[in-house]
Amino acid sequence: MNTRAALFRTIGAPLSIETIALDPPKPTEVLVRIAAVGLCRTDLHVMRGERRVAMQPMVLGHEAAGVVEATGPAVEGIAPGDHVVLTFIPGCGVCRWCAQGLHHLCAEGPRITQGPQLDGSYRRRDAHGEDVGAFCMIGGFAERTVVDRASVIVIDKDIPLDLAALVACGVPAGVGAARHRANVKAGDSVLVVGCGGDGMNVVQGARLCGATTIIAADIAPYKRELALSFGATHTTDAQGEALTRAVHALTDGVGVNHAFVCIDPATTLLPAFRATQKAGNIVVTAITPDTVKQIDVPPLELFATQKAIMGAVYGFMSPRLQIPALLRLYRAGDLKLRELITRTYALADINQGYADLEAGKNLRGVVVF
Ligand code: CXF
Ligand code: ZN
Repeated sequence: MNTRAALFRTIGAPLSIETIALDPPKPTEVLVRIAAVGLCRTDLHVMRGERRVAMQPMVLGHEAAGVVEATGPAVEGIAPGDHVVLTFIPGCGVCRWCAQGLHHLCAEGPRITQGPQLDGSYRRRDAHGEDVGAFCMIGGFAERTVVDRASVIVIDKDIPLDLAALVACGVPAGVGAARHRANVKAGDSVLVVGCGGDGMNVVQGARLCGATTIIAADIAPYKRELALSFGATHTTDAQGEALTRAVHALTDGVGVNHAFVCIDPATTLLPAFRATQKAGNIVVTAITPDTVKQIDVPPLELFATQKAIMGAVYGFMSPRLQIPALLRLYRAGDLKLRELITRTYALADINQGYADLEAGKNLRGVVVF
C-alpha cells in the first residue's frame, strides 16, 4: 500500500512530505494506522544533524499511538482494532536485559537509529524505489507504519489516542527519571533544568513521589508558569553559576537532593551538579549533540561530594511495564496528559510544528491524523 509520510532527506532542510510504498507486515510484524504522534526534540536533533542517524531518507517520529489494522501470522496477543502505543526501543524479549524485564536496556537499542526493521530489512520505498528507513524502528511521522511486535504495547480503548502518544516518550522519560532513576522520596528537594517535554514530566514525577521542594528552571516564562501547575514549588530563569546560586538560596545553602538535566547537558550539567547537595543525584535525560564529545566535571569535586551522575533512557523502566502503569495514573487523575499539549498539527504542517518547538512556543506539539 501507499502512505503519506514526512521524510528526513537532508540535514538542515525541512521534512519532505511524500507518498511512499509500505509493504505488508512480515510474520512478527504489525500494521498500525497512526492516530497521533508527538513532536519530540530528539527528531529535531536528527533534522539538524546533531544526532546522526545511519541513513537517509528516513521517516522520523517515535512518540506514536494508533490502531492495529493487520498482524503477521506469528503475532499473538495483538489483533486488528487494538489501540496501541509504540515504543522507541523495541524490547526484543530475549536478550539478557529484556529477560530481566529491563526492556529500556534492550540489546537492540543501539540499532534504533540505523533505519531498517528489527529483522534488518526494509518495508518502505520512495517514488524512486529507494529504501526508506524508520527512525526508532517506528517511523511515526506517517499515516501508517509497519513495526515489529517488539515495539507494540496494547492499551485500553478508553484512553484518547492523542494522549496515549505522549506516554510513548516524554512522559515515561520524565516521570520515570524521578521515580525509577533518582528514586525521589517524600520530602526530597528537586531541581529540573529545562521544563519541556521531559522536564515538565520530571516535575510531575517528583510531585507524585512527594517531593516538597521542586525548582523548575527554564528560560521560557510560559513553561515556568505551567510548571507551577504541574507541581513546581519554585521557578527560576537563572542559568549557569546564577542557577547554582539560586538553588542554594532556596535549599539552606546545601543544594537539592536530585537535579535533572533535561536540556543541553553541555551547558547545564555542571551548574546542576553544583546545585546538588553532597551524596545527591544528577540525572541526565536530555540528548547532547554528537559534536560534544565530553563534558567536564572536576574529578576531585565528584569524589569529595560523593554525588552520582546517571543517565536515564525511557525513565529507567521497561516501557512494557511503565506505559500501562502511567495510563492507570492518568485514569486515576494523578497524571496530567492533556495539559502537556500546546498545539496540534496536520502531517502536512509538521515543519511548522518543529519551527514552533524551536521558537520555544511548544511544550508538546502533536500531529493528529
Ligand atoms: C531517543 C533516545 C536516543 C535515541 C533516539 C530516541 N529517545 C527519545 O527522545
Ligand atoms: Zn522522544
